[in-house]
Amino acid sequence: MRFSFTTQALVGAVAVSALTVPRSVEKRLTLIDLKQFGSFPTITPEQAHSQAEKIKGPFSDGPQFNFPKIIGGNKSPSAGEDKVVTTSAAAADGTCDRNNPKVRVEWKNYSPDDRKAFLSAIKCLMDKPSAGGFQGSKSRYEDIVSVHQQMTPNIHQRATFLPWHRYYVSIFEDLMRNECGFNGAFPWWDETKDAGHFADSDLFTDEYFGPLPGKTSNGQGTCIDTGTFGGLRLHIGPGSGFQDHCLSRAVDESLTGTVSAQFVQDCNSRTSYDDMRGCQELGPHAYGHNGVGAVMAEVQASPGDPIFFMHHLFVDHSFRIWQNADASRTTSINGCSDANSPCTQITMDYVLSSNGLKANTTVGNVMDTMGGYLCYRYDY
Ligand SMILES: [Cu+2]
Repeated sequence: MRFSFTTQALVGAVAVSALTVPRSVEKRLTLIDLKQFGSFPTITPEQAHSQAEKIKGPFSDGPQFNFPKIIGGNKSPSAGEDKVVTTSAAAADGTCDRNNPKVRVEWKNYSPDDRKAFLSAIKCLMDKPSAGGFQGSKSRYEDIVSVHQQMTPNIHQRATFLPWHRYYVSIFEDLMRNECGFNGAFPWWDETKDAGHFADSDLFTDEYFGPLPGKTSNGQGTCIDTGTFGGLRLHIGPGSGFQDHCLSRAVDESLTGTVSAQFVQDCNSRTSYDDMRGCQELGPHAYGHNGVGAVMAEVQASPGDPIFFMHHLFVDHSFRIWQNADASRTTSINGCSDANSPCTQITMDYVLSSNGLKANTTVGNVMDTMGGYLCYRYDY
């Protein structure tokens, strides 16, 4: 009897093995080479700061940030030499009572019950089978990861970055609500409050997203074996490949330390959308990814770590704060939508796709978070 019990334990019931090996010891042994994950390209906070525009209201004549400029196009009074594409009204699919939108609540103000429900709904997506048609996916959650991996060339380091990721996070929210019964407020994560000590946030405890171990001295990440996602296997990534690997993290607090309110503000002081976007993307956004490390540090399949969504809720918050400073920032956009030379200017009619996860929409539909297609604001 005892013998067969032991045999069962050996064939894979990890929880049972805890009877003989202390889990705290066992989990430290599962390390993973970080080289396979790469990292997000960055600019320095000093660069962002020294080139920050003087905030003089919406018609700043301060120095423009030194990102590649689009040659030609109409002059715009508010954005220097960048072409600004506007539309008279965002064509919204739904309606939104601007006095009563959904409110995204910062994690520290988010109730214990909402926290639990939020984590269970993510777990629920992971436990559901894939809907099919998403390369490499083995769960409903991985359907979402697959979309990011496959869309990567179209959605990073160009103007599409912020609107596309806003659309993407809203799909994640929709699936949690429609397929996993989540009905609370959505959270967001004010990373500037945890800059330099992400690992101390209670986000990274076994009750929630699991621990945030440091990078080992020989450059390895640690598989996350405890918490809501303990033992999670990822099937999409690393990079553009498909290889089973563990959910791993490798925090570098010198990188998370740069995700300061100052850095965010320096980026948000740019009046041109695409200057702001470039600064945010290569600035706070990139440092948050690289700072958490391992799975989060790779561009294509980083949504494999569910903390990705908390991070992108933070990025979306910064975008919304920038938009709040000037009404025209929800009705206009500028910058390249592709990497052609010369590139194609993004327009409000640019189509955002999620490979069928949700119906396509347009940039114009997501620029205003209370425009009808979307209906939310942030608590601060
Ligand atoms: Cu992304």
